[in-house]
Amino acid sequence: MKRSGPGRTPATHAPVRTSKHPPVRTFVALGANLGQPVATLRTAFEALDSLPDTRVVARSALYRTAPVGVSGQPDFFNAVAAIDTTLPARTLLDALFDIEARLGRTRAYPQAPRTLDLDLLLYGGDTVDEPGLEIPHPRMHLRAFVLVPLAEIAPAATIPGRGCVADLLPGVCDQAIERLPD
Ligand code: PH2
Ligand code: MG
Ligand code: MG
Repeated sequence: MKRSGPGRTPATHAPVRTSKHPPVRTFVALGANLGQPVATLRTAFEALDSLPDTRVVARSALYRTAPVGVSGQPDFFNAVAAIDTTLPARTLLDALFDIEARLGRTRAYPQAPRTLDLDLLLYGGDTVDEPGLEIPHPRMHLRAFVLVPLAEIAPAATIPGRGCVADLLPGVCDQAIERLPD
């Protein structure tokens, strides 16, 4: 890093940042219905916490949930993690794909059963609509397997354009979901 000093012209550009951007509170949904889902979700929480410039600040219980939008599949196990990170959203998304792959995710066909699915739900209060990256997750407000664990750790969180998490729960009360003991 160049610094102005004796005999040098003082820098006229903006000061170099010496500290990182403040961390952004983000939420990630975890899902699995192939292999050993409970063990995989626990490993996934650890993998999220090990990402650079990232820490898991809250994790929900694990939930057993009926498949939504797919038929003939085993029940899912789902959870949600709250994360503080200085990674940009796109970098975080790539890191989620990398964790999925390391924990055995293959993509045989769309909506195939999976050893691990990590979905970026919320990134601060941002709204993003780019190829491959939509925040908030476009269907999260419709799914008990997301809203129930999210409400457990962040009931007052706001889903941009949808409202407060706790207020959305009645809309999914017909979907089967069972909290596993800790
Ligand atoms: N994920 C899907 C489709 N359906 N159903 C449940 N219960 N849990 C999931 O994680 C899930 C689903 C696509 O990602
Ligand atoms: Mg998903
Ligand atoms: Mg996914």
